[in-house]
Formats: sequence, structure tokens, C-alpha cells
Amino acid sequence: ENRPALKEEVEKIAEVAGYLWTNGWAERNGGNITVNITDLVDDDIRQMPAITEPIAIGEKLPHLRGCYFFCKGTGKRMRDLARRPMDNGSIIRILDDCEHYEIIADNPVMPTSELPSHLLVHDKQVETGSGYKATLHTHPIELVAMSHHRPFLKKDVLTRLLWSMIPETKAFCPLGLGIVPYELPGSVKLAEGTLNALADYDVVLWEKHGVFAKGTDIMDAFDQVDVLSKSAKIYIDSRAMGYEPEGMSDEQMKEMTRAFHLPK
Ligand code: 2HA
Ligand code: ZN
Repeated sequence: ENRPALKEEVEKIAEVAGYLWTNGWAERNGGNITVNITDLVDDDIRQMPAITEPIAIGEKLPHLRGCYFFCKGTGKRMRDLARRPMDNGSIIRILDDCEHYEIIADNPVMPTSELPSHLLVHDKQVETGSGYKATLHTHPIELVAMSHHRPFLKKDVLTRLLWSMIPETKAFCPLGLGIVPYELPGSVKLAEGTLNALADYDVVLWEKHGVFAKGTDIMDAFDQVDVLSKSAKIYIDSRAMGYEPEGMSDEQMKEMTRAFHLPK
């Protein structure tokens, strides 16, 4: 069958899953990807029968009626998703009650355990018309290491530090890095903290766990995490060489803001 737009999107997801693994950010089944593919599904897919009974989401998501998502499967590995996306992820359809979904892929792969939190974020993106279609959760080593240092967890301390390591970080991650205090993985509190923080940031750091990013597509979400991670590595390498890196000056950062018309 010919579904070029969707095929391309799934290939992008597989490509990013491979980067997460090779970066060392995706041990075992670590991390999650969900992408709103509603605009990419054709009538063939819309008419495909479900291969499961309706499954409760656990939340009511009023803006997702009839939406379609590609979701990494629960317990599946990113490194396997990279090679065989449709065996390690599935396509789901949100039912008219906005409280249940059904799986419409060829294989009965159950979506990620973090589905409620990812869908909560997607619901907000549709509600606000933000244009963000992809959410990514992963475990980038250096950023997680930095989240173990209490002084870094104060609002925008890490944002300022990471921006100052290399000019591109401010240009390509212009909203900085939000902080979500530690909560149990998969919990409603973690989902709500993430949703709140994503109102002001594209990428948020889950204390002692990982990052959660939203993007216009999965490549965009990955790029922002990658840029922040690069800055974290430069900081840590400088410390490993025995010094505190100087960082760009306030004036140099302001110059970037003006030159690139950045929001803050
Ligand atoms: O789904 O990383 O935090 C795997 C995770 C959950
Ligand atoms: Zn995780």
C-alpha cells in the first residue's frame, strides 16, 4: 500500500529511536515516543478494523476524539523500534468517548505504560493549536547526572548554564530547560508536573530520571534534547579537566537574543 507521508513519519521515529540507543540514553525499554499522526492517516487506515476491544485510557481527553497516534510499545526496546517500528510500536485510535482507545496495527502491541501522560500533553497541544505533534521521553546521561545536584534544580539555573556553554544552545533551545521535581514514573503527579512545565518550556528535566520534550515532529523534539545534552557534556568535560568553565558573558548572550530574535 502507498502511504508515503505516514511511512516517512514512521521512518523518522525509527531513526530517532536508533539515535537514542546509540547515544546511550535508552537502556533496556527506557524512554517513550508518541506522535500524533492524525493528519497523515488516509481512508484505508480510518476504515481499518480494531484488533482489540476498546481499552480505557484512565483520563478523559476531550480534544483527542478520533485522533491517531503512533506509540512505542510497552516494554519494547528503542534499539528494536529502530529496526522494526511496527513490531515494537503500534497505531492507536482514540474513540468518540475520549476515554478509550483501540489498536489498529497488524500486531497487538500494547502502547507505552506512560500513555496517559503522553496523551495528556497531546490533548493540550491540540487544544491550544500549538502545532506540536511529537513527545519524547528519554534518559540522557549527562542531563540526568546534573539533575542530582540540588542547586541546579532552582528555576532557570541550568537553562542559563547550558545556554552559556555554546551559542547555538540558546538559538536552538530558546525556551531553555524546565524542571520537574522527582515523582514516581508513570504517576499522575509526574504527568501533571510535566504538563505544567511544558506550558513554558519545550524540554523539561525529570529530577533523577530523564527528560520529556515536545516537538513539531520527533526529529525536532530529539534535536532540542541533543543540543541541551551537548552543552551538558561541555560543562562536564570542563569540570573533568579541573576547572569551572567561564561560560559566555551576559552581554554575549544578549547579543545572541538580539541577533536571532529570541524570546528571552
Ligand atoms: O517507559 O522510561 O519512565 C520507560 C520509561 C518510563
Ligand atoms: Zn524513563
